Amino acid sequence: MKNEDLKGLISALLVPYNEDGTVNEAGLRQIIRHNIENMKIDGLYVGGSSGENFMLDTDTKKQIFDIAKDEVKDEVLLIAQVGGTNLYEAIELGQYATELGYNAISAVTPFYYKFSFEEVKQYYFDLVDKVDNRLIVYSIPALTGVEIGVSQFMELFENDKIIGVKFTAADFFLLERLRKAAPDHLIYSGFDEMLLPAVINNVDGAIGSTYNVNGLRSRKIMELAQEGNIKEALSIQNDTNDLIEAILDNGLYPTLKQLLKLQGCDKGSFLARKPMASATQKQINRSKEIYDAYLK
Ligand code: NGF
Repeated sequence: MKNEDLKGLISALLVPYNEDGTVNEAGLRQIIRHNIENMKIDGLYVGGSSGENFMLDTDTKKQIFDIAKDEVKDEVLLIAQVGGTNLYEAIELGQYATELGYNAISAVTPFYYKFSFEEVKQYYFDLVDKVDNRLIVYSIPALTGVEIGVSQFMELFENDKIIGVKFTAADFFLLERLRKAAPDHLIYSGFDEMLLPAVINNVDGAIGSTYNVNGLRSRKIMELAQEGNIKEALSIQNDTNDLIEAILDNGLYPTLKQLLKLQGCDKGSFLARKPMASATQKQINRSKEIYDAYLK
């Protein structure tokens, strides 16, 4: 298998914002260090939905790529999510992240306009044509409405620079079929609450938001499943899903940011980028209960 260097447990990086929508750089650096030192992750996925990326202007996206690379250096692998609905911005960001030294780029399927598969394919081919890096397709049909089937993935993989997919869907028949059809391409699990069944289907890694706060337990699930100890892995996935269910019930990103604060990332504001709402006092109080119950 090629691209072994991109395998592993990867946090989709959370980004804390100030009241005026600017990036809280000190807080972001703390979150990165926390991921590396305490969560022991193998890499960071920068510019995903967890970074509230689709509400940002191009300069702010570049600033976050800069900060992450400056803080990480070469300690863990870095993947830059550059996609959206603007191909030209994706190319600019892809070139930018590649010059900074990012190990790979990733791009969400273009959304909103209900593009045909031919248009989606052309978007990826145009992007890799202009960016000298490896690309991981970001498939998340629940948010984009874009479904890609096995034969369509295989068409994308005909381009040598398209090396894998971040598979954020609950369709395990599709995952199993894709794994069999594309044994040499990278497949990452995208839903943290389904990590165990994804690992049983031989994914190469996982990219997710909750690894920012629950990385150690999640790695245990991966390792136990890879060793064939499914019973023990399921028991840890059950505990993990108690945590994830509580986080989702209380609001995903505000709660994750509060949990990061409780884990010691405490510099500056941990607000959301508007129009996303920041944590209310009720959510803050509930986050403390979640921390005490599942993470202490
Ligand atoms: O947050 C979402 C939206 N999905 C993430 C991840 O697949 C994508 C997942 O970790 C991501 O983090 C990114 O693009 O930055 C979930 O947050 C987690 O499984 C809880 O449902 O669906």
